[in-house]
Amino acid sequence: PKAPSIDAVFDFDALLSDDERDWQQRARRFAQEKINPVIEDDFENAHFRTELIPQLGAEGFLGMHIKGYGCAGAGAVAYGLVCLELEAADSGWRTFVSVQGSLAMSAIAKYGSEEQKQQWLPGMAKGELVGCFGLTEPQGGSDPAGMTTTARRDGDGWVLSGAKRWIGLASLADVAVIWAKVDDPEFGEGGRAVRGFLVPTSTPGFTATPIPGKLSMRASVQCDIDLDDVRLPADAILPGAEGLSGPFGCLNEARYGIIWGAMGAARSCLEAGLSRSLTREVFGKPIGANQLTQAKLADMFVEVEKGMLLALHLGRLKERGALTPAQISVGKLNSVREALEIAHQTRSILAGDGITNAFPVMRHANNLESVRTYEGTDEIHQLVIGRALTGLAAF
Ligand code: TGC
Repeated sequence: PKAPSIDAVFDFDALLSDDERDWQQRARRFAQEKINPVIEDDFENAHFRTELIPQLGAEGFLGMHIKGYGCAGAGAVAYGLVCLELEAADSGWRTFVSVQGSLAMSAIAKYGSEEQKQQWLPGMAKGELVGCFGLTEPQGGSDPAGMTTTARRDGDGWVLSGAKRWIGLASLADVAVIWAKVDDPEFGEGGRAVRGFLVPTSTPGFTATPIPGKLSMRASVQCDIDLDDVRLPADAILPGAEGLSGPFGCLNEARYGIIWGAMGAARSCLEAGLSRSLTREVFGKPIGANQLTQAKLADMFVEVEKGMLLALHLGRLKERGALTPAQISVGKLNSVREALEIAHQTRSILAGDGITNAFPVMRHANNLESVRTYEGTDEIHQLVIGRALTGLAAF
């Protein structure tokens, strides 16, 4: 027996424009042709396949929401759909697109000088140059206000000292966006002291070391960064960002992509469980003919479609310039939490086989543990929503 496609049952795509469907189909093809055939081996071998980076650039997926500088200038929903299709293959590849496009390129596009934009964005859009985004520090990521990395004046220039952790792509990046506290009132003080710097990774004193032993995001790279008196010229500072609203503005972009992306991982799990439920026979019939299995499949399907409708609503708000951080928190919390639950439910349908790499489900589940933790943990998003509801900050 062959199950009808889950797309056909709900017809979510009817809500998309032709242009959005075109982005969706191109990303789906890319994921199916370029990532799916190699991802189990890459995850097993902890291999990040850098040769795909310029191919993602050629498709227009890098910084695709940015206008000009060789970027596609696509809408928020189109960008979300691309995130979803890439994460249906593996969270590591959606993470790459997020770090490059939503974090590093967004920081330059939003806050950079014209010279900085001209220098970096066209090459990053093509995938010829890679960027990373250094905000989180070793003691924890939830409270960036407590960062200890500093930027002190050195004549006209700057000297950066400190450490960053869990920074995607840092060991292969050409440029790092590093957030640091400055001690010069002319460049912001008090709440405005956090500033961003563009650091070519070849600068003496900059070291990035991949973090070993990861059981999640194995087909992608996350690093420790050490900043040992990194000397930078005066124009390394991002002129348009003062205070934490700078990095948070980029996190909003990346969190938005995750809202869609996690639903891709969820859909991939659901498809695997659904298809296996028709071929795995226990007690003389396919397990998909049992009420308990159908209840699981139905609940997972409802959560995938609800999650996508929520993502679409937030995407339409974003396209109108009306999306708030609290709304982003609703989406990020829901998408990742439900995707993880779907991965776990699917694993139970697959039984013992579900723990092997014959199915993508444990890989997605393990990846989603990272997704649940970065860009604001579940708890941080609950507290952002709690503050929006009560008017009281509980952190
Ligand atoms: P507070 O310190 O009071 O506010 C500072 C300023 O920031 C503004 N702000 C935002 N602006 C835009 N978008 C947002 N979402 C914003 N959230 C806060 C705020 O208005 C204020 O502006 P101003 O002009 O008044 O100075 O911060 P808060 O009390 O609002 O926020 C507290 C809290 C806990 C919600 C916040 O600190 C938070 O979101 N924490 C989680 C941080 C996080 O997500 N960290 C993980 C980053 S992932 C990473 O670094 C790795 S990148 C991925 C990779 O490399 O693979």
